[in-house]
Amino acid sequence: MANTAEKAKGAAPAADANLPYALRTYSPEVLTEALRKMMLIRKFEEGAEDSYMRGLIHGTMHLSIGQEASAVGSSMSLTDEDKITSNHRGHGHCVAKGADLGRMFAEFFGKETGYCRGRGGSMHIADVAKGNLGANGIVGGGLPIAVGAALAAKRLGTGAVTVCFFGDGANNEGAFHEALNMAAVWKLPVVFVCENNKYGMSTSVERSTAVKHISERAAAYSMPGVTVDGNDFSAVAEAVDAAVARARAGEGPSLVENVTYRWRGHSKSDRNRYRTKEEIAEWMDRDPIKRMAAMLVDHGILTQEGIEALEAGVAQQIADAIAFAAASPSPQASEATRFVYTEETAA
Ligand SMILES: Cc1ncc(C[n+]2csc(CCOP(=O)(O)OP(=O)(O)O)c2C)c(N)n1
Ligand SMILES: [Mg+2]
Repeated sequence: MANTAEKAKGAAPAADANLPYALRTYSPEVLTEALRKMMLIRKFEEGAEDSYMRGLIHGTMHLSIGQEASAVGSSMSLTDEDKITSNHRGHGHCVAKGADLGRMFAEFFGKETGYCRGRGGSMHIADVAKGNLGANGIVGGGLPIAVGAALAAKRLGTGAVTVCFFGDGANNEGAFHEALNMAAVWKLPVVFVCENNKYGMSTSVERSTAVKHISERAAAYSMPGVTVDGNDFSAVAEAVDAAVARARAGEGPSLVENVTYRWRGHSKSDRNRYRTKEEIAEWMDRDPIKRMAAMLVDHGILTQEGIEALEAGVAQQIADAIAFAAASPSPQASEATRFVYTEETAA
């Protein structure tokens, strides 16, 4: 397992302690792929937003534009055997874990080729083959599931690690505290990744959370806790890689807090009355994709033309995924109640 995880990093370039962690650790190919994945998440979200405006998607959805470094940076040492649990803002986690984009769009469009045959929508996508145990519409709902998956991995000796993504809002739920305690007591291979995007719906972290840094809560459960700039790919990867290595070595859970920001409203109905235009603009200046691209250009890993080629490839991939979903069949009305609770294998 450790070998497979090491392989995911590619051949490390010559060590230079002054370089950011990502440049010291990953090969140019792995870094380029990480940037491409972040671009893919951004384009995916923009494609979803556009499709929603066109009336192709019903219900609501929660976009993670601005949070791409957290999703991709937290997945760098994970293999398909490793698990993730996600939350309602989970498209980026899904894409980072290797989901099929056509099946994701098909799910949003309510099509038979979607991950839940169009019955679930944005907040119910799971991709077990890739180790994604699912999005979750219940705030904090993924935390106990992650602990269960980590307990199973420990009991079965699979060597798999679970990364549990959740928001700042979830850290005030009872499930958060119960999950961290149980994971610590049983030294389970799980990494709790809190995406602190400063708000739970319209409530700021300052108004809802007694501690300054959510990572401080790790101390109550005797596990390491660290807060990093969640818009800095390298900082996220450094913190989560270390936590994954610790989990894989049997040393137990960790809590990593990625401080980030969602550029869009909480969901499609949000009118953004609780944040100022200036605050949003300030965070847009800290664009994680631009920062990653600049780092790779500055260190001679990519050229501007190389970045443009990546963008063009990503745009094509999203257009193809949307076209696949649009051309897919809708479920038969007579079958609306089938496949709702579980996947049927035979008619
Ligand atoms: C148990 C529960 N309580 C309340 C809600 C309504 N709700 C949906 S998302 C959300 C805010 C979650 O905030 P956070 O965890 O910070 O995630 P973010 O939306 O900021 O990514 C709330 C309160 C819910 N879905 N589940
Ligand atoms: Mg939040």
